[in-house]
Amino acid sequence: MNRKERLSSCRLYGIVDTGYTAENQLLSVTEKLLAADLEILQLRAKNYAPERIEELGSQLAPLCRKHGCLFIINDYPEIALSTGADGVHLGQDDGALAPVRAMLGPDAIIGRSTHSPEQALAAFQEEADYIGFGPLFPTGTKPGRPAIGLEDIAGVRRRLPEEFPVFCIGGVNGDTLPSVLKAGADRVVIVSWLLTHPNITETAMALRKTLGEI
Ligand code: TZP
Ligand code: MG
Repeated sequence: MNRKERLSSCRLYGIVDTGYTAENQLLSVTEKLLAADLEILQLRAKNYAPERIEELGSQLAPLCRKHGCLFIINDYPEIALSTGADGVHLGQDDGALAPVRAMLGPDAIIGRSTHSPEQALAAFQEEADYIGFGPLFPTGTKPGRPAIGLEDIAGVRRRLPEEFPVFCIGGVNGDTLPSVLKAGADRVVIVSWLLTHPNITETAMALRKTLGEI
């Protein structure tokens, strides 16, 4: 399977987020997620200098590769390139995707955060490989970003090809997941609930089962 085929089979998207995981725990938490055979993992380090993100990315990229997990760098295409990551995740304010595609090449994975159906369709049209769609619920991981609720999930899912990954994000946890799935989601990103869980590996494994990834 090539990268894009692997991406299309992902149902649970994990993020190692330095807002929840202390620096000296980043490797061990990543290993716990990889022990669940997670298929896609992002490094999100909002409070770190780019140089440090590059160092961490250079450690995590080979680890993810060894486990067959796609590895995505948040915010920095040039760090995705230099660390040998599989791709980059960008927000609404990060400019057009075409120059990023030119930098990373046709096989790289480029994801975009979207917060409305219009943004979701626009990201598909500019050839993002996947989107994050949310935050569905208010979340401390993205403070100040209004929740969009569950109402638009089914419509977005319907208007985009089935194999185009729409990862619903924001406040997804064990309690909210059933409502998110009922609203039409087939893929989710879970950050804080997973990272702060006492049993990361077992929980990630159970989520993958619930989502039909295994
Ligand atoms: N983008 C939209 S919501 C969000 C991001 C990065 C954070 C999701 O984190 P959590 O902890 O799963 O609510
Ligand atoms: Mg960003």
